[in-house]
Amino acid sequence: MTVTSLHDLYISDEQLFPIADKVLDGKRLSIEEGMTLYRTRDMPALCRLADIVRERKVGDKAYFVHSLRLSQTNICYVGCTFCGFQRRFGEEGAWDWDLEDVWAYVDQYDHPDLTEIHISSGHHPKRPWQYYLDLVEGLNTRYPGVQVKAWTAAEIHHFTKITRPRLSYREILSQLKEVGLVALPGGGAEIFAEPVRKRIARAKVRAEDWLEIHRVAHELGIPSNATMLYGHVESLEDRLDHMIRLRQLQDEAPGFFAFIPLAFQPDNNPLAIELGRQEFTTGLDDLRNLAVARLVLDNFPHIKGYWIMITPELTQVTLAAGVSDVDGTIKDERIAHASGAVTEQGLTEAELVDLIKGAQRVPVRRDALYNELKVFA
Ligand code: V47
Repeated sequence: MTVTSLHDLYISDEQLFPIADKVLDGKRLSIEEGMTLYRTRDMPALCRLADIVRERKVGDKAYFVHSLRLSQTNICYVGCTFCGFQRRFGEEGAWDWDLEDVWAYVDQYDHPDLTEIHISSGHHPKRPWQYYLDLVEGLNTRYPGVQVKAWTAAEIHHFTKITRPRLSYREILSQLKEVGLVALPGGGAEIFAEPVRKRIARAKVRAEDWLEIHRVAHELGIPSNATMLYGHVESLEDRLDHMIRLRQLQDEAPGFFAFIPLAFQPDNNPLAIELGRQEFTTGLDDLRNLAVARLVLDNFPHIKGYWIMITPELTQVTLAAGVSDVDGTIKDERIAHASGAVTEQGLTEAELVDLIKGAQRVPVRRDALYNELKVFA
């Protein structure tokens, strides 16, 4: 149903009237309006508003991809406090794969529908730059037709530090593109606001550099995603500040496909211990966050509901609150699961199609660049 007037929205919170007017007129929302959206108790109206924007962008379609997660190492010297994935050399549970190990790993999961290999991992202090180029090139040669989406801006920043003389972001990204990289994942963004970033990711890429790396990637024709880690010590203002910085970058150097809020997973990591936190984010906060993102990030094609962190059941609900992408089959996810994610290691295509159809949307199997491969009408 296409909503064209305020009357059709059944809004009970009067503070939403002027915002709804703007949404119906396709006008951009301010930080203050974002705060009103976060604070409203009128969840049905918030979700309907977000859904208007979703429908305008993609109609009834909801997207997924056949994706394999690859983390070639969990050795990391950065020490982000929210991370249960990182290990030091020699520590129990550490791994660090040579290229032969990487091929053997992908061989286990290779199948005709596999479309995307999504790589993110630790900041390994010793692997040389050539290893990463060989990894991308080798994947392209061995698995033709599979697209490599790799590494987060945090890792791209790390690569500049291991090269001598030190390569620029542009040089690193150009060389990766030359050997077959097609897109960057959106990780490592965490929360841009300085006090929180200092507290949870002190030694990681700075916010300005994260944004610069994505700007350069977009300029080079490498599209990307953007994430936001929420549900720990950040404020609602911090979340909006994060989104507004992304919106500004997308205006200046377009190239983001999707925004992906990542719900803090509260196990086996120093931050959870420090906070005495064992609870996951609430379903209501997850839903609200996605709906607000859909309304604020008016220049992002997609908002992604990441079922690995918020469950497939809630992800189905988010399809009525602005979400148009559910990521994908996701074989062997390790980062969220290291911090207590309780979801399955992967869903089948049939399960994803059912999930999307159950929300009365049309499932579309896509590739890493959002080309449509199959529409399940
Ligand atoms: O960068 C780490 C986050 C990210 C925790 O681009 C945590 O399509 C929650 O980047 N609780 C990696 N989050 C995942 C990622 C991603 C995920 C889905 C889709 C895409 C995409 C990218 O996971 C890390 C970090 O921000 N993370 N630990 C935790 N305890």
